[in-house]
This record gives sequence, C-alpha cells and structure tokens, in this order.
Amino acid sequence: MKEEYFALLKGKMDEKGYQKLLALENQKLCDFVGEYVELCDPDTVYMCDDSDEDAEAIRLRALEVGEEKKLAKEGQTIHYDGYGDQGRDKENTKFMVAKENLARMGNLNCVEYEEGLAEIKRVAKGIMRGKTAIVKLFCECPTMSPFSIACAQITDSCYVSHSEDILYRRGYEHFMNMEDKDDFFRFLHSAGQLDERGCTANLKERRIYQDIENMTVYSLNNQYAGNSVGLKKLSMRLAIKKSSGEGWLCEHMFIMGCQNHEKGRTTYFCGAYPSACGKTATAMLPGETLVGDDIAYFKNLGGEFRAANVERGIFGIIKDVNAKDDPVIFDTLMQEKEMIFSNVLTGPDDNPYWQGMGIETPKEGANHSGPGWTEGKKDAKGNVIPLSHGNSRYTIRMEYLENLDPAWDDKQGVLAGAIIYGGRDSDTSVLVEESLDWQDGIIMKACTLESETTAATLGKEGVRVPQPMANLDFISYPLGEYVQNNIDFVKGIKQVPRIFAMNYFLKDENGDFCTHKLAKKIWLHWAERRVNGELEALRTPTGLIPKHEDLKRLFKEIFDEDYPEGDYRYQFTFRCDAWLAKLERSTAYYRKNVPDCPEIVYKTWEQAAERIKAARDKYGPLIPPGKYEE
Ligand code: SPV
Ligand code: MN
Repeated sequence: MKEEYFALLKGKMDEKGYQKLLALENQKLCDFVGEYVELCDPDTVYMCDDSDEDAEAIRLRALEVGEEKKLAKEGQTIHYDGYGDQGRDKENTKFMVAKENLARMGNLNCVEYEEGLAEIKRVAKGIMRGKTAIVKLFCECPTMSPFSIACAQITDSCYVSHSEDILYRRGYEHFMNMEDKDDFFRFLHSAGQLDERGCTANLKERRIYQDIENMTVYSLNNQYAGNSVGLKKLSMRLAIKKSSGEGWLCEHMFIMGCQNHEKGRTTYFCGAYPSACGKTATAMLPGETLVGDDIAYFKNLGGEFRAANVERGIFGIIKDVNAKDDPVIFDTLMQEKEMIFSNVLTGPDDNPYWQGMGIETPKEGANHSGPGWTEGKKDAKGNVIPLSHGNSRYTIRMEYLENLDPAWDDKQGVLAGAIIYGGRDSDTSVLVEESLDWQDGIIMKACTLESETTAATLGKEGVRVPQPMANLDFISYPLGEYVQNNIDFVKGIKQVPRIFAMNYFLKDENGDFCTHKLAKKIWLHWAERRVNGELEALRTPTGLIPKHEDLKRLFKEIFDEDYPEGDYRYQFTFRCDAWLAKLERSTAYYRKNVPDCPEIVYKTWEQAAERIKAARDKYGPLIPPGKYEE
C-alpha cells in the first residue's frame, strides 16, 4: 500500500477491520481503498469479511440510518429510492474511453477518459463526509471456479451493501486464495447526501461512469440498484468487455432446468428477455428449477457449452407477482425471511403491497412518492401515482426458493441445452419458433429482438425499440464485434444449444394476450422435446414451429386443458408483412448504428426477406401453420 494511505486508513478503521484488509496482502486492493477513502473522506471505514456478524452489522445499520425500515414480518424491510431514481439512468451511464478510441465505440454513451475522471473526482470529493464507507468483497459465480470474478465494493450505502450480501456470494476467502491478486473488478458507490426519507438528495449530480480499461466503476448520487449495486449491471458491462478478449460470453440471461419427469431428465435453458418481458416468470415456472434469473456467463469447458449464474439472489420486478401467475415467488415473499422490498406501498399494517398483487390493497400508506400516499394522489406533473412503482422490486436469496436447482452453485456451471430469446411483440412473431441453426438463431432471433419499453428504465413507456440479445444496455464494446463473438462462440463446442424465439405478448383480434400466463410452460416443454430430438416441427420462412397435435397433448398433460385448433392457427400463423417490416426495421437500425456489423447479418436478413416475399406470393400474406413448404 502506498505509504500515505497507512495512516489514513488506520485512523478511520477499527483495528479488527484494518487487520482484515492487511491480511489479504493485496496491494492493488489497499490502494483502491486508500485512494477513494482519501477522496470521498468518510468519517469511518468498515471492512467486512465473509462473516454473518459483518453482514448483520450492515443490515442493522441500514435500519439505523433510515435507508431501510422494518416491515411487519420478521426479516422483511422496505427501502425507497428517490422519486426520480426509480430505474436505470441511461443518460448518465457512460463509458470512459481514451480519445483515440472514442470513434470506434459507435453510438455507445461515452465520455472522454480524462474528462470523465475529472468529473468523478469533482463529484466524489468529500461525498462520504459524515458517513461510513463499507468495504466488502464478493465473488461473481461460484467461488474458486473457472467462472469466478472477484469484486471489491466500496459504498456508503448500507442498503447497497445489504442488497449485495443477499444477491452475491461473499468473496473475502476467495480474495485470500485467488491466484492473480490483481485481477478483480472495483466499484465505488456513494448515495451522496440523503434526504429525510433516506433517499439520494442530489440526483442532478448522478453519475455512473465505467472505466472499462481498468475494470472500475464509479457510481455517485443514486440508490436504485440497477445504478448502484456494483455487482449487477455495472459489473456486467465490465464482464462483457473482459469476455470479449478471453473468448467467453456474458449474457443478460436466466438459467433454468426444464424438468421432464416422464423421461427423468433435466434440460437447461438460458433465456434473454428485455426488462419486463417475462424473463423471471419463465425462469420461475412452477415445476421447473432455477439456476439464475438475470446474468449468465458462458464458457467452453472441454468442448461443452457451460453456463453459470453470476448471482445467488434475485432482484425481481414485483408488479403482477400474485399467487396465481407467480406462485413460487409470491409464496416466498409471504415468508418471515430476510428480504428487501423497494418502492412498493407500505400499508397501515406495515405490510408491503404492490400493483397486480391479486388481493385487495390499502388506499393509503407510504410509497415511492413519500409518506401519506392516498389513492388518486398526483405528482408534480399531474400524473396519478399508482400505489407502487411499475419497477418496484424484491431482493431475495435464491436459497429461499423451493424450486432451486441442485446444480445452481456447481463450479462447472450447467450444460446449456438451449437458448431462448423473448421479446414483447403484439403483432409479428408466433409464440414459439426454433431457429434453423446457431448462426441463424443469433442473426434472426437474437439480433432482431425488439420490445416495447416498460417502467424498468427511465423515460416514456410503450415505444418499440431494438433490443439485440436483450443486452444492448450493457454491451461495452462495438456491437458488430459482439455479434461476431456470439456467432463464433460455438466453434469447438460438441453439442451446440438450439435457439428458440418466444413471444408471450402476441395479441388476439380483441387486443388481449393470446394465452394465459403459465402457457409459457407449454412452449418450454415443446422446446425441451425438440432439444432431445423427440418431436417433428413445421417449417416457416423463418424457422420451425410446433405441430398442433404436440401442443394439444402438452396442454392436456400439463394443465389438463384443451387447446383448440383455432387458437393454434391464429397463434402460429406466419405474418409476412409484419415480418418484412421487422427485418426492415432491424436492417435500418444496424445500418445506422452498427458500423462494424458483419456482412453475414445483412445477407441472412436479405435471404429471409426473399423467402418471405416468395411465400407471400404463393400463399398470401397470412400463412397458416403447416401450409408453408420450402
Ligand atoms: C433489468 O432491468 O434488466 C434488471 C433490473 O435486471 S436492473 O438492476 O435495473 O438492471
Ligand atoms: Mn436484468
């Protein structure tokens, strides 16, 4: 450690904490802590190891300083983010890039390196005065595994540290034992000054600056976890950059096990869906098992396509979680266990309530807009404030879940059998379609993924936007190169996963969704049988779809429900004009925004458009399932 930091840290840490830091014998870590303690100037520094004692101290402190409040059920707490801090702040999330590299970053949001660093130093100066800085070490993916990435977090937010303790594996021991002591991600976070509710007061100075060259993120004046929790989306951007140079992939995907009881087998699926498109609901389908719900690392281990969950917890959207549609999560949220609710209503009985909960909710309470909310309350812009924010969340450990997959923490990850790309699309894609092969899947299903915006990001809701791989917000190097890396990843893989597109949001003639919410289980089980070579499929101009008889049998077996031919015909009709428009939108988007897009992408789309046009000439604009032949 640099000489000057010794005295500084000794003065701000208790002896126990100071010794914990020194015991790691990690110069780079000490310098990171020293440099930012000097700059941010907290009153004290609390160094954690992997003990429950340290975790408990932080949890209690979150209550003491008011960043969290107790709810009626033991262990449950509520945290509020500021009214203007309810989602990821894309505008102020920037990559710090050297001048000479700025041009090749395309339209990624960047700031020139030195300018960015100067701004961080200005905003961070003295930002922790009057507070305690918590230093805690974590590990992404199972510790001491081929997937592990060590992470060091400095934060003055007890809520952030508490959330990270629920969501990630503790990493002090990992730091102690890891081979390359210099190879870890670094996160500096400050919630900044807090208002009387314990929310960030100074949102105007919100900054999330990502130094992808030095694997460090600076996040200032915010609390919403997508901005503040280093190990979640901030580290994801670092991991994507790191993976590009090391031949692996970091994807915005769940990992789950589809259970075929009849055959006694588990097939693992990974799925990418933009926010609020059914990702967690799919990962949590009753009767299946969960490995992870948000971020997956893919590695080629001995020729096998292995997937590992970065996290050990879930930071999930709570809106519409109810006993009928999401029974596994709903039941968990009713338990007396350590969990954090954010931005939901705290009712007069000190229980949490949210939109779409499926029970009667109170007409008053405290919520993201402040205490004293009553039904009909309006915000400064005159908009009615719902009882809970659309992006309000729960933070839980996966170990609470009855559907946790036994392999969730395996150091080798799980063998991926299939990848799903799922968008929010009311009028184009069928409910499930298999791609012709890996490359076709990446180009036709992953690159063309789109969604309508939701409350999970700041800004207007309901606009259709491109969502390549549902990963666009996190891609930290040129997108064309990322697409090529995705195509190339399976080279040398013995058993390449199948790729499926799923769309739960197709609407019927009345503007209602076509199926009930649990029908996703049917599409999943159809895919499971396809992966295992058991069912035939029908061709469309863009891939392969189920036969009615197979879905009918699955609906009967799984739900004891009928699946009428008429529903099937509507849901699996190929819509030529909508698809041509989709390809046109994708082409225009990539031509404009992805200067390094591989030519094969355009060629594949052109060929698909030709097939669709020829099919339209032959069969008409709406092609019912089974009609199309190559
Ligand atoms: C998402 O929006 O994709 C999330 C929540 O998983 S956030 O932490 O905001 O990224
Ligand atoms: Mn996510």
